[in-house]
Amino acid sequence: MPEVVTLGETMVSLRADGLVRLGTSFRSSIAGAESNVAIGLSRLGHHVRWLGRVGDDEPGDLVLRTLRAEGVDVSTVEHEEAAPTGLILFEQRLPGVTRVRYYRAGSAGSRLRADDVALGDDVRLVHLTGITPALGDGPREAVEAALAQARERGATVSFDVNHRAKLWAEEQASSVLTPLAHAVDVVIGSTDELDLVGGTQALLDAGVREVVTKLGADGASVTTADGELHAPGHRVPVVDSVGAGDAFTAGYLSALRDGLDPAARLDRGNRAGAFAVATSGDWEGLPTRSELGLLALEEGAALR
Ligand code: KDG
Repeated sequence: MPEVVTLGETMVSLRADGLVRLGTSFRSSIAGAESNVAIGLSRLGHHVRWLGRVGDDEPGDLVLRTLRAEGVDVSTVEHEEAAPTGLILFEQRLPGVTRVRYYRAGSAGSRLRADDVALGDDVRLVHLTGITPALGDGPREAVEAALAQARERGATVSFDVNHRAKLWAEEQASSVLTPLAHAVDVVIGSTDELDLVGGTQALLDAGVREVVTKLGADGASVTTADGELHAPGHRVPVVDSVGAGDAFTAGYLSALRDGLDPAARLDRGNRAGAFAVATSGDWEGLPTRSELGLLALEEGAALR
């Protein structure tokens, strides 16, 4: 049975090779913050399940086939006959600027329900994000059900705020996500996202054990009752920053599952983030456990 469970929507992704409006070719893959984290954890050696709904269509098969190939348990995924798998379109407009378009309204993934959530008894970590509740009442109730079941089983709950302004207004996001963030063990977000859910101090006062601030190229910091610790990021050429936050989260949670201290948790998160930005794609560049050490090598080193 999986030690980690996460849930949400995974879409088919299309990455444009040029400008969409001029006509271009696309690379297809899959994308979704929670499944990105699931793949990251799986590559780092953890047994992880992703829970969600996909359409009864070829894109849904691509989602499941990819996750299975990455060692993610999809055995409880529901097939939705009445709705298609969602789609996300990426268009890199400048080296560091990617335009994102969703085609996910009414998608299979947005039909996730509380009934879909049955956590096994062995689950030790449940990872949730602020994207899922933005998809509608059913997905929000599924997240609440996962939180309640995690509590019953004594599992740790992590929550990445992941505010998506294209999905809902900031005030609505804040009112739904704040109580959720205050009820978990580990909250992860950018400075703005943490402010959206009340800020670091309010989260700690509510009983959150650790608040992790993602600082992009500047690394990350973690604040606990014992104080704040910062770890700088690795400077690597940025090919595609989409998915870097999920990579960081996967690295951080992997180290948490391994029982490592806060400094080592930040270190693994930053390493995973660096691998992700150095490769095109949401999750394709995520490191395996044995690759984590490669960042220590000199630039230009040849692996023979
Ligand atoms: O973190 C990357 C995600 O934003 C991307 O994979 C798509 O999950 C996604 C979303 O809802 O924006």
